[in-house]
Amino acid sequence: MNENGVSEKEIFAFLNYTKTRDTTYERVLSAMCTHPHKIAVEAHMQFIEANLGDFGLFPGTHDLEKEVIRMMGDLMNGPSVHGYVTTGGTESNIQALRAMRNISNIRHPNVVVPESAHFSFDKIADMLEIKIRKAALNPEFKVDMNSVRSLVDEHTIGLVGIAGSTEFGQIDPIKEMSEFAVEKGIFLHVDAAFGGFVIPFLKHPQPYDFALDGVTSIASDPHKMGFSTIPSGGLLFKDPVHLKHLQTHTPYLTVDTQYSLTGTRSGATVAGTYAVMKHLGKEGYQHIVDQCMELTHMIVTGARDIGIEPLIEPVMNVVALDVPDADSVRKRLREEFGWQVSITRQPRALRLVLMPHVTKKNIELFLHDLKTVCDL
Ligand code: 0PR
Repeated sequence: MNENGVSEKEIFAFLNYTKTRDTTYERVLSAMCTHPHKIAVEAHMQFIEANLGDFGLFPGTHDLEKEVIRMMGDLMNGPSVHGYVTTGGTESNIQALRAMRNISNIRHPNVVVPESAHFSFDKIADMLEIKIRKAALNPEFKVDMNSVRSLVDEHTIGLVGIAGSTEFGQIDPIKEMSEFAVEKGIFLHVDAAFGGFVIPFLKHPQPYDFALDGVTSIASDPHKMGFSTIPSGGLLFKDPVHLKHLQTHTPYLTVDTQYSLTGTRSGATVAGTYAVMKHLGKEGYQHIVDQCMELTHMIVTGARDIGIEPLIEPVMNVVALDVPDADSVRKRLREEFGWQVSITRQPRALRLVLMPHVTKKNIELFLHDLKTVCDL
């Protein structure tokens, strides 16, 4: 560390330069995050010092958090949910499965997740001494219920369904999973980290939320399609017993228990999420999802025009394009034209996420470059 302080001017000169090295979202078609809404940024700054790890000191911010959870519950047919604002889908998934494990108290527990599950479940397997069993997918990249059934045994404490898979934007058959979970008396966690702020606004929303009896918890991230600041996730439980099983005794704080994974945690993201959810309302999110779906249809139609098919008809604003040698197409798109796209694991296809920062103009440019790279 430097001995003497450096002037603000010098520091900001360096920071400004450093920021120029980061990618601006303009040509990013691989991210599930976007520019946060202006009002979220302002609210975030206003609450920058609030620490919800010691929420007795910040009762105002804590009330905002309760309101965020209530609004998210409302969006997910859960009029009386319990939860907290996490750092994102990873923390929400960890905590949901940790609560399942603590309640179940079964030796050598396992949880059945779809093969399409986000890599946060691999971290869970490593951390929580829960065996993660991966169920096969059907040709539409939804989890195959026969495979789920075959993997459940007396050590299974719960299932995970994905509502908006990272790679395909697909929704698992959550209704069937819910019925099966009820039949078996096990938990069902829905990972709607991406889909939580999308599915309620689709033309044909599929059942995925607390309206289904078997759904016991949901992860949904305001920092993805919720337009809030990073890091904000939401973890919601139908029954408060889950939060109780996450509690840790915190004797020397202003409150004597804590249920979050992190200790010190941001109140700023809570204020940011509160502000953007209130400001946009359902109408505002509807408009954003409509726009993203229009872009999605535009890219699929344009791709078909040049002979490229999507692997599935997109359910939400995630598209997997079936191009030959996707890895080299991705490399050339980045190196020659500056597009950031990603690749699905199995099969390898070009994965695009049509976030609100994507413009129609850029889709036209992208399709033009894709045609060149694929030599079509
Ligand atoms: N569950 C699902 C279904 C997800 O898609 C993701 C993240 C998570 C859980 C984990 O969420 P957090 O990253 O908030 O903990 N999906 C993307 C991914 O990791 C997130 C992402 C965002 C990737 C922006 C790239 C990017 O530029 O692949």
